Amino acid sequence: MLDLESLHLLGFSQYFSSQFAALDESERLAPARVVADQRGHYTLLGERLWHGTLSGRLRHELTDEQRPVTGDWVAVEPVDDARAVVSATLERSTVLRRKAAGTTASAQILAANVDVFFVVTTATDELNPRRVERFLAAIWSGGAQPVIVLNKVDLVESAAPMIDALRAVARDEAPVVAVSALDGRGLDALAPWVEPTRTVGFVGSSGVGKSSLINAMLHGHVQRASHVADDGRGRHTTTGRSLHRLENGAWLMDTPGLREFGAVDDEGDGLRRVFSDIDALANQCRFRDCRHDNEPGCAVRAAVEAGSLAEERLRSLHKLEREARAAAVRHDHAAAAAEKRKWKGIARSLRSLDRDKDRG
Ligand SMILES: Nc1nc2c(ncn2[C@@H]2O[C@H](COP(=O)(O)OP(=O)(O)O)[C@@H](O)[C@H]2O)c(=O)[nH]1
Ligand SMILES: [Mg+2]
Ligand SMILES: [Zn+2]
Repeated sequence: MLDLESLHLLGFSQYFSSQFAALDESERLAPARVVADQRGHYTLLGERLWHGTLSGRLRHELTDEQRPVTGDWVAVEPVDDARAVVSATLERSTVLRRKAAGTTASAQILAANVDVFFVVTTATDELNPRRVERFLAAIWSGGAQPVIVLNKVDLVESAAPMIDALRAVARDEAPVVAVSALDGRGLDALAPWVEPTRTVGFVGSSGVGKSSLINAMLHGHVQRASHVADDGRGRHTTTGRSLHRLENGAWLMDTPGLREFGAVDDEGDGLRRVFSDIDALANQCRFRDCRHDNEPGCAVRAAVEAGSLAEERLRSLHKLEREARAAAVRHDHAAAAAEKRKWKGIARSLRSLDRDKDRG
């Protein structure tokens, strides 16, 4: 199938190849990319297309977050022409992480090694700026680059008001591109991001047209396609997260079922980047840890009063910060509980070890 040079073209960059070369016994292994993941059954594309599962050791050693997901580069040990065992994972260049809802300690990794995310919205839906902010924050926090794609512009008389509203959220930080997957307009403007060696992910609510955009690109609007994960009829349908290879060497990744991110992960720089206008103003607040509530000498509140900053934006920042803090507390509680269980388990096995010794 693919020689190493082609793998390189498909994103197996220096970053991954040097990690691969440093693995023990790398000469027995082959690099491969996870192009689909069905609950631990991986479709792996390397020199061949393999189906594989994790080695016993990895199954034990990897945390939930470390388990391979679509987009990951891994090292496999081929079993035969069609099957392989995943025996090592390579460190990710980017992640799309969702703070798990509820009380589990670990976040959910939705995608790995995606360079650019197209955040898809439609011209017919009402804009929800909070939602776009969440997507942007999560994408930046994970190290990827967002592009806002306004789809279905064929359905409206003028997309200009919607484009303006999106630009107000994205400001200079993320581009906004208006397109129609139906008649193909605007798709050329996406070409600069759909480049050889790059991986482009699609996020957005169900029905916004992610699959349609991918199909439009796979069928010639951007480049002719070569499918690696499809339904066998040459048309991509949404079943799970999967990667599709364009002939030019770019990858497209659908991420179905991703409506919301829940709480934003505050560990990265995402929130600061989304609210970089407020961040810049905050440098002039009297107190360095100003929360821009009622503190004296607050430059952010002053900007709201002067009308140069929309109050809604400040409210939005406060809301997302509160959510991030609440999620962090949940995370700490869950981590503490997990730690406690672990020590209970260790104490129990020590006790039984003692008993065995007494008996022996
Ligand atoms: N009019 C119009 N309809 C579109 C466009 N893109 C997608 N659709 C339609 O929107 C519906 C949902 O599209 P789909 O690609 O399945 O959305 P997904 O859930 O985000 O993958 C389908 O009926 C598509 O035909 C577009 O640009 N214009
Ligand atoms: Mg879909
Ligand atoms: Zn302030």
